[in-house]
Amino acid sequence: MAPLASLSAAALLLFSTVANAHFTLQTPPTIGFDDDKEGTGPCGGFAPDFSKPTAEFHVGGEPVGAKMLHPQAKWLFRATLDEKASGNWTQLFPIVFQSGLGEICEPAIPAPESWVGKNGVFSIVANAPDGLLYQCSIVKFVSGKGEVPSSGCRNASSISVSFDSDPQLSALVTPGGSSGGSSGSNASATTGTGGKGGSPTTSGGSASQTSASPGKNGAGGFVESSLSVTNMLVVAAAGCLGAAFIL
Ligand SMILES: [Cu+2]
Repeated sequence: MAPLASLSAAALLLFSTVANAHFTLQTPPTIGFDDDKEGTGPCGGFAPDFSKPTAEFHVGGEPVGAKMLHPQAKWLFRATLDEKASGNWTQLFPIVFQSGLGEICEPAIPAPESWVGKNGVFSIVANAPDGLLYQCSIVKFVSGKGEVPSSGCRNASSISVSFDSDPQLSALVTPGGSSGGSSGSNASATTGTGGKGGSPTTSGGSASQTSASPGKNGAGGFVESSLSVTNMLVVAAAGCLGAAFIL
């Protein structure tokens, strides 16, 4: 029994290690990052504080950079004019599926033109193998297009991205939000061809994900999602090992 006990102790250790590797928001600047609280919505355990300096968010397209420490995840880009971040979230961009560990950069996330001059909270939510993870920025919406910074917004060579859908993430925004286009309409697109709202940037080869899921919840969609859950688990297990080595 002793070997078994030490085995499960090792497994526990492994899991607590993995719990400390989620994702970081590189740009715009985060209002706070804490590994242990990143799973707490809406902002990963931090409250927006508008007495602090805000970053500019260009409604014509703002670069958003993050670093994923899981082998795959789906990304939701959303924002609200509610300074408490308690609701009224608008989806800004189609949901992006990232395969591969490391940095992702979306060079031009748009926001509604009518928000220019207002303060708000920008947020990205990742649906990772260990659940939903949140980060926020406090921003002032301005006109024009943001410049991609030389640091803090790039794609790791090992990742591939494509548009996708995700009911859990879609539930976190107000349906029929002003821009972006919700999943399930015609927002699904293959990588590089560009759907509504622009194509996700790619590097390091094309994405394997080519499925367009037309319609709302066709039978195909269900089969597909149960398959991807299995894949997620396998990848999550691999991720545990990977993360343990990284740390
Ligand atoms: Cu995680």
